Order: sequence, then C-alpha cells, then structure tokens
Amino acid sequence: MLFINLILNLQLDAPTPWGLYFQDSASPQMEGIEELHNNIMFYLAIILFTVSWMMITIIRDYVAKKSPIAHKYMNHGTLIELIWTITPALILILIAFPSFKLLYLMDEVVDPSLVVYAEGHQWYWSYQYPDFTNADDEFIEFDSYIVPEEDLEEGQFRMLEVDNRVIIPELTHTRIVISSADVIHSYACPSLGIKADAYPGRLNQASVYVNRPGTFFGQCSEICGILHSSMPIAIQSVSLKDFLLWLREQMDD
Ligand SMILES: [Cu+2]
Repeated sequence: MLFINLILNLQLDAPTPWGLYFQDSASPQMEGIEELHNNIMFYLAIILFTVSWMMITIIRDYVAKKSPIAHKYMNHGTLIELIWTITPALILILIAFPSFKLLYLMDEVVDPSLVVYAEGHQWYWSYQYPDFTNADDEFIEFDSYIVPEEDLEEGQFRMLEVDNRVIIPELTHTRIVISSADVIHSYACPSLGIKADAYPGRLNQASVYVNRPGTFFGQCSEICGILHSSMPIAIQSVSLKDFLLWLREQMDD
C-alpha cells in the first residue's frame, strides 16, 4: 500500500501538501487546460515585465528633480495611443481563440461507449451503470462514502479515500451523467479535467477519456452543507479486462 501511495504521489493524481501547480493530467481535456494555462502565463509574464519596465523607467527618469517641466505641453500622442489600444486587443484575441476552442472541445461528447451516472447526496455520491444489469434485472449501482480518518489504512489519503471507487476502463470514451438528489453539488476531478454542477432535477454531462491507469481523486466543489468536505470522489481507471472482471463481480452481488 505504501508503494501504491508513492506511485500516486509521483504521478500527482491527488493533492499534495503545498502543491501549487496542477495535478498530472490523465485525459486529453486536462492536457488542453494545462496547455492553455501555460500559453496565458507566457503572455502574462511578457506583459508583467513590459509594464514593470515602463513604470520603473518613468519613475526613474521623470522625477520632478530631474525634469521639472518634462513634456508639459504633450497631452496626447495618436501613435502611442493606437499602439496601446490595439496591442492589448490583439493579445486578448490571441487568448480568446484557443480558449473558446478548448471550451467547445471539452463540451463535445464523442459517441461514448459507457455511461456512468453520478448522483450527489448530502453527503456522499451514489453511482449507477445504466448500461449493465444483474441477474435480477437491476442496474449496477452503489454508494460511495468517505473513509473516516480512524479507518484509514496505511497509504490511503485522508479526506479523499472512499469505500467504493468508480471503476472505468482506460482508453474508452465515457459519459458521466451528473445530477443531485437534494441540494446543488459539483462533481470534479482535477486530473481528468472535469467539473460539472450536480443540480436536482437536471442532468449534466461530462465526457471522460482516461489515457492511463490510475486512481484520480476529486472533491465536491459546490458548498452543499456541513459535510461538504466529506464527500470525495475517487475514480479508478483500469484495463478493459479488469473492468469486465469488476463488472462481473458487481453483477454477482
Ligand atoms: Cu456536495
């Protein structure tokens, strides 16, 4: 278990103490989000340094002592005004295009092979696999509760581990349908790049394509009551063969 914990920490599929950057991505969506973030940070760094350099040189060179009447009659400059209006507009367009592209790509659900229904409750998640039924013609469904701190085993994550993880096959287009039984919750998993509000009486959907095996942790992301922090999400991706074995187990229950 300790070894598994080490692997998980190496791959950053869960929050770490003082973790300031993203958890490692495990889906094309999250890769897109990281790329967009890095692009925007690039522009941000350039703008920060340019503006700082301008401010510092102005303060340094144009203090009252050095140039008491510097440019007293200069109250406009058409060229510089054009430059400082059009340049930011171009930068905003440069950010807007990849941003909208990603937004609509993430909304796209590509002909999913599997549907998982996740329902928020105060305060746990329940899951249903509507594609599969057991011998009694009932859907495969289970509740997923947090593992309380006193029951944690070595290597398990505090406030993140659940009793029943969601198992999905890797490299498979999966649709997660999200709703709620009571108040508004939010179904989120950073490594997979998904976050969708769970509204009572409404179905939201997220498209997931996990590109490697692993266990990915998330938390309810909409304040939903006193135990809001105690309804974590644990999604485990396994090979298709292991997924089928797991399904068989669930069908026998
Ligand atoms: Cu909640």
